[in-house]
Amino acid sequence: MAKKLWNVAIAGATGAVGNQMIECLEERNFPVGRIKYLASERSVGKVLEFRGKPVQVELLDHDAFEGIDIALFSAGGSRSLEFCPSAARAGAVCIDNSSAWRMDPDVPLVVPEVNPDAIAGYTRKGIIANPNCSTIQMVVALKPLHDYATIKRIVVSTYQAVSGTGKKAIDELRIQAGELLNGRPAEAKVYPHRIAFNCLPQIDSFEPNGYTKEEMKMVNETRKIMDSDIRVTATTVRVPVFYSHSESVNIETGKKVTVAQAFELIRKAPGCRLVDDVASRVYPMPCDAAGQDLTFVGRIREDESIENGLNLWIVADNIRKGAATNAVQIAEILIKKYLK
Ligand code: NAP
Ligand code: 3JM
Repeated sequence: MAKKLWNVAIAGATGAVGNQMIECLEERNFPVGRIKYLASERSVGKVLEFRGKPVQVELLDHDAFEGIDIALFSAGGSRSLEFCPSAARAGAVCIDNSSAWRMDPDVPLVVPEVNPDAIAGYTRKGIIANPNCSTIQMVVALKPLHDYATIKRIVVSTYQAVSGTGKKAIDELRIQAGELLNGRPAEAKVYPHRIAFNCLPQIDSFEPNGYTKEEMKMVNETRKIMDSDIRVTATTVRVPVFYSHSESVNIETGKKVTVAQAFELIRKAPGCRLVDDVASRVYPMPCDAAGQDLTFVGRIREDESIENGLNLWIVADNIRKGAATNAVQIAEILIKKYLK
């Protein structure tokens, strides 16, 4: 019997995440029948490729989804809010990369290594949400520790790459670095301050409680995906790195986890790679994680300030596992288990 093929639309195909989605579908041999690339008026008519063949970019609008089975969205939150319902009405299952639908109780928020069974809930609205990049890599690494020792509290600080803000921010870091190295002033357009040779303790806008939206995404999404009893506090920081987010994570658990036990749990965990040999100065780094789909974990050590605590350093490619790969993995489960 011929393999069933699926018609796929990518809303935001011209962006950093959209480009990576195209690559992921190609690399993973996703059974695509028709592919449709959607973006703003600015990109209409532009030609991108799929599997070596040219594909013209079309306008993202309400009737763009006729005959589409799966719609991958990465065109910003307001576009997801506006167009996911139309895509779902047309019969497509939306896998949305924005924060627009993540906390909707009728929308599953899914990391395949952590809560794949939640995908079943897609029938309620025809939408599945991809978590924020920083949440994804953290829960992939913490899930095995939570299953073993019940995490009570998480304290996380992030070191996030500029690619998480999209194509313009990647250009901004490159241009600013060039200007400064040539003794010229750097102009900040995308971020509120210079990002080259700097760190910005602000990602997304501030909430009335003093946290940023990005920080509250990590708090609320982690609880929705893993366990609503876990207390989470986050500080999210933009750093002058192009690809891959890093995280310093402290956890308090219900029972003791030794370093040896943590090594064993991370070694066996799906989607994780243990990179921890400090005697040889081996630990995860963004330059090594870029271009890969795994979540890299290292610098594991007991938190000696509390009875049952661990510190970890978690690194993953924010555009791949943090966005496109996670979305395509969800699509793979969807066609295997649910759409048929
Ligand atoms: P980007 O490089 O700036 O790309 C933005 C994409 O959205 C482009 O394809 C752009 O099309 C399209 N777009 C913008 N305004 C539009 C409009 N009015 N109508 C139709 N399309 C429009 O940004 P990115 O890094 O790829 O991120 C895209 C979105 O993905 C983000 O806004 C965010 O919601 C989500 N995201 C999620 C994660 C995650 O952690 N899961 C990580 C990064 C991003 P044009 O080229 O025509 O402007
Ligand atoms: C990552 O313009 C927008 O709505 C995009 C803001 C954004 C988000 C978001 O809130 O959807 C930029 C980068 C994210 C995200 O993954 O949460």
